[in-house]
Amino acid sequence: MPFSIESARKIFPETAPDEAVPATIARFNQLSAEDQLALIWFAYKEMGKAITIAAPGAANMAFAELTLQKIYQMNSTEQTQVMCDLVNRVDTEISRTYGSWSPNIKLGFWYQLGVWMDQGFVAPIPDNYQLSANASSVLQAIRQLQKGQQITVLRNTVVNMGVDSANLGNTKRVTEPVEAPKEKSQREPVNIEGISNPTILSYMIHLNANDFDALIELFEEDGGLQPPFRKPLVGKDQIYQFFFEECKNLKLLPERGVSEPADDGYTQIKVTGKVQSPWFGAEIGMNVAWRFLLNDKNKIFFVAIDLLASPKELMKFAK
Ligand code: ECH
Repeated sequence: MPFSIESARKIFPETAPDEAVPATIARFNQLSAEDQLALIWFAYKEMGKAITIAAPGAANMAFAELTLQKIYQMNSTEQTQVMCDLVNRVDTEISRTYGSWSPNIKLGFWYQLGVWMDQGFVAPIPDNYQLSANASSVLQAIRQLQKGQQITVLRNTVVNMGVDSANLGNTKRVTEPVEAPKEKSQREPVNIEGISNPTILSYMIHLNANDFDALIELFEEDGGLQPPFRKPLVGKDQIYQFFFEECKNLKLLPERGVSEPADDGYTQIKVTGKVQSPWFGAEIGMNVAWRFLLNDKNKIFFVAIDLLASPKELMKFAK
C-alpha cells in the first residue's frame, strides 16, 4: 500500500488550518472552574445578541431529562457544585452520565441550564461577577474571533467537560435515536467547481441527507476520517459511529476543488467550502477544507476536515 494514515494526513500541505481555536481553548483550560463558567456565560450572552441558537430537539433533551430534573431540584449551592464538578471533571454520578452523552445531548443539556439560569431556577452567574485578569483576556480573545470560530470554542469546552466513562471501562454511549435519512427525491444535487469525481459528490449528498449507511460504503475498510482539531478515526466501525453521534443535520456547502493523481493509482482531491451546523443554520457558515485521498477503486482511504485559518484559504490550491 503506497500510503499509511500517517502519510495521508500530509496531503495538500499548503492548507492552513485555523490555529486561533486550539490556542484559545488551551488558555481557557488554565482558568478556574468559576471563571470558565462565568466566561462562557458572558460569551454566550454576547453572541446571543447577534445570532440565534436553535432550541434542541426533543430527542436530545429526553436523554438529559432525568439529570436536568435532579439539578432543578437542588439548592443553588449544590447546583453550582455540579457545574464546577463538570468543568473540573470530578468523578461524580452526574459527571459520568454527562461523559456518556453525545456532543448534541451535552449541548442540549447546557442550553436548558442556560434557560433556567436566565429564569433564576438554576444558580445564575451574578451580573457583577469579576472575571480574573486572565479570564478577561481570554474573553477578549474570543470576542475577536469569527463567529464560526467562536461556536467551535464553545462546542469544544462543552464536549470536554464531565468524566469520559470509556476511560473507566464503561463503553455505554448515549446518542440521539436513529432517524430515517432524507428521502431521495428531497436531496439537493451538489456542484463543485473543478470536481466531477462521483465518490466526492456522493460523500456530500449522503452526509447532507443523513444517509450514513450509504456514506460509510464510500470508505475503504481500514480508511480514516480526521475531524477538525482531532486525531483520525480509523476503520469503518469508528467512522460509522462518529456519523451517528456527531454528524446529524449538518449542511455541507462545498464550492470548489482540485483533483490530482497520487502514487499507485490513488487520487488526492481538495475541496473548500462552508459547513452549517443545525444549531445556528444559515447564520454561521464555517470555512472548511476537505482533503480526500481515494484508492484505485475510488474508495475513500482518508479524509481530513480542517477549519480554515481565514476566508482567503478557500481559494488556496497550490500548483
Ligand atoms: C452557559 C453558561 C455555563 C456553561 C455553559 C453554558 C452553555 C453553553 C451553550 C453552548 C452551545 C454551543 C453550541 C455550539 C455548536 C457548535 C457547532 C459546531 C459545528 C461544527 C461542525 C463541523 C462539521 C464538520 C464535519 C464535516 C464532514 O465532512 C465530516 C463530519 C464533520 C451559557 C449556560 C456551557 C449552550 C450549540 C462548531 C465543522 C464537514 C467532521 C463533523
